[in-house]
Amino acid sequence: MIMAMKLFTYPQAPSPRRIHLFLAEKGMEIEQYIVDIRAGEQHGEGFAGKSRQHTVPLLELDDGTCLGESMAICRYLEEIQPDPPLLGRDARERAVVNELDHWLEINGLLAVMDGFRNAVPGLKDRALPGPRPVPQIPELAERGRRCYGYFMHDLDRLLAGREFLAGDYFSVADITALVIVDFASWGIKARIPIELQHLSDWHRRVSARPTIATCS
Ligand SMILES: N[C@@H](CCC(=O)N[C@@H](CS)C(=O)NCC(=O)O)C(=O)O
Repeated sequence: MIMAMKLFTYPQAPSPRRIHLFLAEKGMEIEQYIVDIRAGEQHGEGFAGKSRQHTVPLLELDDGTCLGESMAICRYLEEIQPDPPLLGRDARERAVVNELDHWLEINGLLAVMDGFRNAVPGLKDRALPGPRPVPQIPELAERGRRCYGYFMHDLDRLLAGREFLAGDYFSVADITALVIVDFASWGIKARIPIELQHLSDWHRRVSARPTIATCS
């Protein structure tokens, strides 16, 4: 189904990838506009006026409303196309998925972001996304790498005896976690340790989903 909205994106970057995978699972297509964040287009006049933080993804609705946070975009898409449900099927599941996703962002995504953005020479003074310069702090890169190690162990424990993060159903939490694990493997060269069998099995299972394999 093609929807009349505009998705501003840079598909190679982790946060936009969350939306591309979400759309693929929903079987939805949205007109896309590439914002080349490596070339600094997020700060250009056309885009910066739409985005508070100068970041992608950004979804512009027909009435001009701009949504610049990945989870807000996912919530909107789930409302307009409930099937298949990716945010949980009832009140309890929605709360569980919301809690998981928040935990993944704070403990996983932020750790990898710190490890990556505080270490890569090309991101000097761009340690945080946004309109203002933020200097890199090497100690934060080190802390991010260490915290990501803890995170992988916690994720492995959570996945013991479960097919998916929230239990027996695939949800946006699996998308967020997959994006984090794949980002870590190239961004901070942190691979899943061999002894974390539950996490390795889940990663293989989720990566093999047809929607994900064709979208990656
Ligand atoms: N809060 C946003 C954060 C998005 C974000 O950090 N996007 C990155 C790409 S993964 C970006 O646009 N960076 C631009 C920059 O570094 O200047 C969300 O979760 O959607």
